[in-house]
Amino acid sequence: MTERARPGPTVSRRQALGLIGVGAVAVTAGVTGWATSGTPLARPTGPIPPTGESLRTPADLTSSRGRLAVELTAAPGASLAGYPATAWGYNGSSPGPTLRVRPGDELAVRLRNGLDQPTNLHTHGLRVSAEGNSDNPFIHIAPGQVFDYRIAIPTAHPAGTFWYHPHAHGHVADQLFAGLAGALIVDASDEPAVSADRVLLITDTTLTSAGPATADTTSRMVGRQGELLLLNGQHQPVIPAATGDLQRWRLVNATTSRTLTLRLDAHPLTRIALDGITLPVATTDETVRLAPGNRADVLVRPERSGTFTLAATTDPRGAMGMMAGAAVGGETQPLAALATSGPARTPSALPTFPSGPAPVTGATTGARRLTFTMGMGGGMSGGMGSGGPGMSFGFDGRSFDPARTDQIVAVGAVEEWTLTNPTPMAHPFHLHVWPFELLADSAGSPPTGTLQDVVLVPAGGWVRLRIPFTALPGRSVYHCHILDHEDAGMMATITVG
Ligand SMILES: [Cu+2]
Repeated sequence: MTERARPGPTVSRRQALGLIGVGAVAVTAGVTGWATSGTPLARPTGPIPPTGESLRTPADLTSSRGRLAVELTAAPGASLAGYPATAWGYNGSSPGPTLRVRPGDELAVRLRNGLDQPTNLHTHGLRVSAEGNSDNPFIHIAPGQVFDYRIAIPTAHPAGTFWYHPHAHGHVADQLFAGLAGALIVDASDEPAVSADRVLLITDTTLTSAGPATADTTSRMVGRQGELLLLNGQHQPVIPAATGDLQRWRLVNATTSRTLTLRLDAHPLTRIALDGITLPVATTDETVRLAPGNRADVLVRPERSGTFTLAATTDPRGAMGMMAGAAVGGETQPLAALATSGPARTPSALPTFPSGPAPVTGATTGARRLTFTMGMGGGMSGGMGSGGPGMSFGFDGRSFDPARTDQIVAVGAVEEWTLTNPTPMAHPFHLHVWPFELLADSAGSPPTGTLQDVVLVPAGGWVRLRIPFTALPGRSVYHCHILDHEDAGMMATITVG
């Protein structure tokens, strides 16, 4: 069942047909529109209107008596943003169902691969074993095959917002962009009640009548970006609220490449958790910034009736010397609208949420330095990634090789890692299984004092992390969470044991 990961394939006939589909839409959609109820989406010509739909909530699948056993089928045939059945989903929906477990539970997922390419399952942010049939990124499930995951959630696992998505090297960006992602919540029994507890999973995509659009070489180099920015698979849905509400929004940045800064018109955002770890002290700010893979839990407390835009600004990126004109991002787009009703009310009181595990303090047992590398193909061993002709992505001059072990760490170690990024793009760094604390960075940020699992490493800059490897021996990966970069080789292996 376990096979060696392979570099991604070149453009297949099916993908080439997908590209042809773009042209077909351009020609036909203006004439016929989409044969569905709801708002037709005549892409790629003209602006896409908001659907005006109420926010949909993915189905909850909740554990009982210590176990959540689910079957997930990853397959084409899901709808996104009113496009009929052109996306890929889990059990026919994108996002997939929300998996809800508790500390100490067993999560049993029978994953069926209904795609024409390998897939697998990563439980992003969970502090669980990376071995065997747990959160093992080296498993590849062939088309038509079934795999049984058994993931033991430790009894001391923090309660919070996590998510799941495919992690089959070479296919990750394609599969996420097509719609394969879902929320994974670890519930606690001692959290304050809220008026509404919402999963808000953000993706972006470009769809055609032939399915998800494919990305060209330039898009893969800077990280692809979809024309549609979606919330729970919907284009600019409406989030209902009453004045006086206390709503908890579990924001998940599940886009393939975008670092997003979110702002809710006339409402500050009170952040209570980052990356599934509840903060010791909530912070209230005008904006929340999420790199790809990051989550934030925020409290929203509407006081008066009205309609307020939740907008997302995408960090500019690209601007690579050899790719003049390839820079993308910088735009602000509406993501949703908050529609409140009721008489003006004083805001509800801020409850206290039990804080998550604190980072370790004291001396570290070791230090290492890692460097993001992007370069012309000849400069790196391990062959060229699929980032494009002549471009290679990796760490320390090497592209991903699942057979090579790049870092060996003793279980029990607490290490300081300095990640240096001499490239002209910011890269979001993600380490599986072992969350870390940001101690310092080239921008002069103070230590965060909290654990997280994705950190943005600025272009031409560095970050310093403290990583406790105090539990969960095993072999896993770290990588750039611009998933096109990961697929192109900006990933490496780590063994803790
Ligand atoms: Cu990157």
